[in-house]
Formats: sequence, structure tokens, C-alpha cells
Amino acid sequence: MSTLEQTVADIKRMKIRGALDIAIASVAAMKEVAKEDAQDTDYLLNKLEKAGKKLKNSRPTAVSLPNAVNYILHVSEKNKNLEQSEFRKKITAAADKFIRDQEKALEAIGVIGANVIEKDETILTHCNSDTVVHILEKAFDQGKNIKAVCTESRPRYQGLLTAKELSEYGIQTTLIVDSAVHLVMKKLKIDKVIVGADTVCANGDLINKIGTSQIALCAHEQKIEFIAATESIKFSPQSLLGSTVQIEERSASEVIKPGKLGKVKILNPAFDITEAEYINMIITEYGIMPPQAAYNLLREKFGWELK
Ligand code: RUB
Repeated sequence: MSTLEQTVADIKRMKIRGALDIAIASVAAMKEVAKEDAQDTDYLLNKLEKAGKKLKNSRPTAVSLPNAVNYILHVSEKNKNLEQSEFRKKITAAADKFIRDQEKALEAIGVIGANVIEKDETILTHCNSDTVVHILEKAFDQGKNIKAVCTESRPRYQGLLTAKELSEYGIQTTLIVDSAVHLVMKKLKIDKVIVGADTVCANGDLINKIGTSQIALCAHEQKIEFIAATESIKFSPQSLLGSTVQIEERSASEVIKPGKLGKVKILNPAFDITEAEYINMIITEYGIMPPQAAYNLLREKFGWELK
């Protein structure tokens, strides 16, 4: 199997998952496509476009995936008049820079996010976000003696990954079922909720793992700060043009054995939308911003996408 086919398959079956990892893996796959045998630059360009389509179709919700693919396609288009070997070099350099930039963004968010956390705070998180894990680990490294509460994140239980990672890092961690959030916020005196992002829209709405919006509502009711931590690659330029984000609907078999409940219909949406009004701040590699500033970030960062 080629790297491209392997990557598409791994994203589909969630071996590669989480919005940041999906973007990085997609760019790495396109870099490999650019190395394949080809008669000329046009042929390579065509291969990259086809690869981009396959990657974009592998999972629909995290906008970091089309953003990453479009960036490589943009560089390809800009350099299409170059001779083949020069063209390959440009794509390789762009892919390497993209991956480095994401690593730097993650690092920067870790530092900024850790500064937001105070000594002895208890932080609740949902699902499994590398970005959030990074923040909590940085805060722990600063000697802040934080505690973490992780939701299971049914039906795929990504919260167990978060709990394991944080606990192994030395952070005192508690795992709860998703429906315990409201009660536990009071019982364990949660200070902040920090979640990752799959997409941030121009109006500041956040799309993240199913259940995130309910947690935001609970946090709002209990006056607990609700924070999203996200690299700018997860902002959606298409939302500026009126597109809505497709919420991925996954197989019923992730919820229950098919047929076990007779004719009962099973609905399994993988993500939900948290409205901007329930978000206190968004942490990006550029710093802390209110969700309402999403528009400005989009215009500045993705101007080339919108031309
Ligand atoms: C993962 C999820 C994560 C975001 C951010 O969903 O919702 O919160 O992708 O993750 P899934 P990261 O498991 O369905 O991919 O910060 O690692 O990009």
C-alpha cells in the first residue's frame, strides 16, 4: 500500500485521529506523492490534486484537513511552471515547513495555556486533544500541582487515552462518565474546562467532540471558564463564505451491536457545535483571543484561500 492509501485508511478507521495529527499526516502523505515517478510537472500536479481529494474525503469535520491539503495544493499551483525536480523541492520544503509550524504552534499554545492555569486548579477536559494534554503537562511542569478530570467520551472512549497520558505524566487524574459532568463540576470544584477543536468558524462557534456543547452549557450555568485550545490551522476559511461544517455521522455499531435493539434507530454524530457565547477564550499560537476575533484571524491567515 502506498503512504497515501495507508494514511487515508488510517484516518478513516481513526488509527490517525485528532485534528492536528490528521493535518500533519495528510501533509506528510502529500509530500510522498510529490516524490513519485512522473513524466513532468503537470502529471505530478494532477497526482497531488487527486491525492488531496482522497485525503479530504477521509473524514469530513476537522477543517485542519482541507486547510492542510489546500495549502500544499496552493504551493503546487504557484510553482506549476517549474521543472519537475525544482517543483518537487518546493513541495517538500512546504510540507516540512507546515509540519514544523504545527509543532511550533503546539509548543506556543502549551506555554500560553499553562500561564492561564493557576496553582492547585482542577481542569476538566473532554475527548483526547494533544493540544490540551500539552497545556496540562506544561502547567504541571511549572509545579502548579493541578488535577485533571477526564470524560470517557463515548462511544470511542478517547477520554481514556487522555486520562492514561496525564496520569502517567504524574498529574492526579479522575475519569468520569460523560453524563456525570454537571454533578462533578460541583463535587470536585472544577476551576476551568479546556477542550480542543476540530473547527472554529468565522463567528467563533467551536466544533469539537460530541458532548462538548453540553459541557459548555454546564460550565456556563456554574460560571466556570470554558476555554478552547487550538492551532490556527483549525479555523475555517470556508465559513467566511457561508459554508457550514459537516458533522460526521459514524456507524451505529460504535454505539451498540447491530440489531441488538430490534428496530431502534441509532444515531451516532461524532461532533457538536458550541456557540461562541459559551466560550470565554480561545488559545491559539498567536495568543489568547475572544471567540469573536475568529473573523480577524481568518482574514489574516487564510487570505490566500479566499482569493
Ligand atoms: C478528536 C477531538 C479533539 C480535536 C482536537 O476527535 O474532538 O478534541 O480533534 O484534538 P476524534 P487535537 O477522536 O474523533 O478525531 O488537539 O489533538 O488536534
